[in-house]
Amino acid sequence: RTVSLIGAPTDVGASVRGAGMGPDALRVAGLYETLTRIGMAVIDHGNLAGPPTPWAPPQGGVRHLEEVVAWNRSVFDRVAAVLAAGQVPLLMGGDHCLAIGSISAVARHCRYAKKKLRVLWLDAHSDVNNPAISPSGNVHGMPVSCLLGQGPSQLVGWSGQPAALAPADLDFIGIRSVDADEKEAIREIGLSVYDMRHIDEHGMRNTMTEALQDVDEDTHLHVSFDLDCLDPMDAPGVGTGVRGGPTYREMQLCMEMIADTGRLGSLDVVEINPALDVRNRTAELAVDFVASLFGASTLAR
Ligand code: DIR
Ligand code: MN
Ligand code: MN
Ligand code: MN
Repeated sequence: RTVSLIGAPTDVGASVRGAGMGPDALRVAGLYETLTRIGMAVIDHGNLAGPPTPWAPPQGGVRHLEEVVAWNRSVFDRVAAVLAAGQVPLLMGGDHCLAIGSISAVARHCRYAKKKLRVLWLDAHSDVNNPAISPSGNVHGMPVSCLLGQGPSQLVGWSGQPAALAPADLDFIGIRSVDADEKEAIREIGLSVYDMRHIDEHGMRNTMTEALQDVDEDTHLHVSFDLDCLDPMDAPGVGTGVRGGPTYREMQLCMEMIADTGRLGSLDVVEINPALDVRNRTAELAVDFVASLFGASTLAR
């Protein structure tokens, strides 16, 4: 299989500047070389182009809507082209608003390919705000709502259906920061959340066994990996770190169990902020976990 690296160097949906340097941080950390070493064919498509981040206040509950739409349009088109070529798109963010374009393209592809889409959202946050309830107006806190058909109209419906995802298509792993009105949204929509307490009590192994139980040979698995899912002690290079994330070993097991399904079809690696990092540690950690996602293990390859 061929992995296509797609850089989207923007922080247009974030609250802290710097995530736009994520794609190059991943390149410097050896993403291409590491994937090649474990036997993948890799193409680096370079970086997509898009508008600069205006750094304006939110309007109607949303910051930078026009620019967020432009970046996601580029992401959508490239991810769609890569999937049509039979390759695995690896979106290098950029902030997590880019998952709107990425997963909308994946959802459209799955409909044509008659695959069942399952999305694993690895994050400290649940990203299910919308303009009416978001405390920040930042779209990186809203991609799940957009994909469920409930965001600003300009960011909804790109998959060709009113909603790219049904609530049951999605599982959250590692959550520990949910805004007040998001809690209600999660309950109302009926989302599946494996929060940190669940992982504490049941362990990562049982958590992932449960999250992956209905993955079969007709499933396309998409992983949306926000690096702030990790503990900020391990991954300091993120804009909105929250203490109390999974340990390094727990996250490795999570990635290895996903790899074992053999169904990983697309991936977002988002929210790396090199401006806040320590000697590129967070990008190096991301490369380590991505290698595990693509099948690297201690005793094989
Ligand atoms: C917060 C932060 N819930 C917001 N969200 C982040 O602005 O909506 N998501 N950082 O990754
Ligand atoms: Mn996120
Ligand atoms: Mn997050
Ligand atoms: Mn589920």
